[in-house]
Amino acid sequence: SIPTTQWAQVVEQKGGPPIYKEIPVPKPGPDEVLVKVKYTGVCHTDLHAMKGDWPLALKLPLVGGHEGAGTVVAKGELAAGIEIGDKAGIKWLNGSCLACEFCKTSDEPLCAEAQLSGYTVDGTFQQYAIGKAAHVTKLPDNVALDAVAPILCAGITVYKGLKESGARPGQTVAIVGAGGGLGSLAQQYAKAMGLRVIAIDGGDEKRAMCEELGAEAYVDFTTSKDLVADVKAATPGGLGAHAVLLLAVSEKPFQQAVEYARPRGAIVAIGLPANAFLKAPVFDSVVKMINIKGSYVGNRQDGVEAIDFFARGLIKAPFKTVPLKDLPKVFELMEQGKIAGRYVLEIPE
Ligand code: 8ID
Ligand code: ZN
Ligand code: ZN
Repeated sequence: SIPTTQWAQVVEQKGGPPIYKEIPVPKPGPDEVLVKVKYTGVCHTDLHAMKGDWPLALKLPLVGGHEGAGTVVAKGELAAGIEIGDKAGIKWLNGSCLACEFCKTSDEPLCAEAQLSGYTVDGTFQQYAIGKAAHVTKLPDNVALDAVAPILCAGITVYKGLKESGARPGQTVAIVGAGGGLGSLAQQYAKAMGLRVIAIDGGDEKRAMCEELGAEAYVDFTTSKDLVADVKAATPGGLGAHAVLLLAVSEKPFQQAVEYARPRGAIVAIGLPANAFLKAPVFDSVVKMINIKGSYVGNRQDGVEAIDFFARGLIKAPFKTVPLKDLPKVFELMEQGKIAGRYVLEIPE
């Protein structure tokens, strides 16, 4: 039976910290399901939300979290396509209108009415979370709920970003922020898609992880004397990377990527450092015919595909598991850039 109160991490004011406390269990609306969350990843977006550093209004008090894996325990009378007892994932896109031009053409992340888990609606840092039935992702019964949790944002996002880059099998992708949560998964999806990986991040712990994940080269941005030269040297013929995935939470690489992108290369901006600008020299961008674009999570089918890669055993990235009550410690490590891979929170029974 479903209790009336539950444990949650609640951000009560801008800047946090999250407070571990008991709050009511929400009731699903007609088109919603209630998911009993077993594990949830911690995305850097959750830290941006706590700090309130994006130009996008959020809910307060707020239960963060948008990589939640668990089981459906209740549903509204209009909730179709998913049953009580099914394993399900709650993603960043908690719901959308399903009727606008973007929703109708499978670009629902662009919906003006989009509801965002752990941002405009309460997310997965709690025992019971709500998702729109149309947007929760059904999970195969045989997947491990801890390992699959980070796929629900990080995995989907990097899978979509790689597709948006247009990079083809055999080509080289430079992954900036390769040692973080998105980056570790990006390396695995890139490999599974037949791409060659150059990992860019800082420190030896992340170097070791990237080498383990199959990167052909690791460029340390904290020690490299000439990062552009080092990245180019690691690409076939020294021509530069066919695609650059920008996942870092700092502005510099967003202004530097054009220098090590291959002519005709694509630069895909995904990381969201606060108050940052994408800047590129017009001359080089033009004469190298560079394609610079943004990529924002993925649509429902991207979610299904990203989970399918995982369920087939192609995606294995390191994660550490700690209890829900330790979220403030995870945020501290994340702020200091000390997390190699992802942290996953175990939700108490
Ligand atoms: O849909 C989207 N566009 C989307 C989806 C999910 C997350 C965007 N994001 C955003 C997050 O909000 C965040 O801004 O992507 C960014 C990365 O999220 P994350 O992977 O969850 O963060 P992390 O685990 O902290 O990893 C960031 C990595 O960047 C490295 C750090 O060392 C860390 O490993 N990094 C930094 I900071 N500066 C770097 C630099 N100059 C750098 N790596 C290379 N060069
Ligand atoms: Zn996220
Ligand atoms: Zn819409």
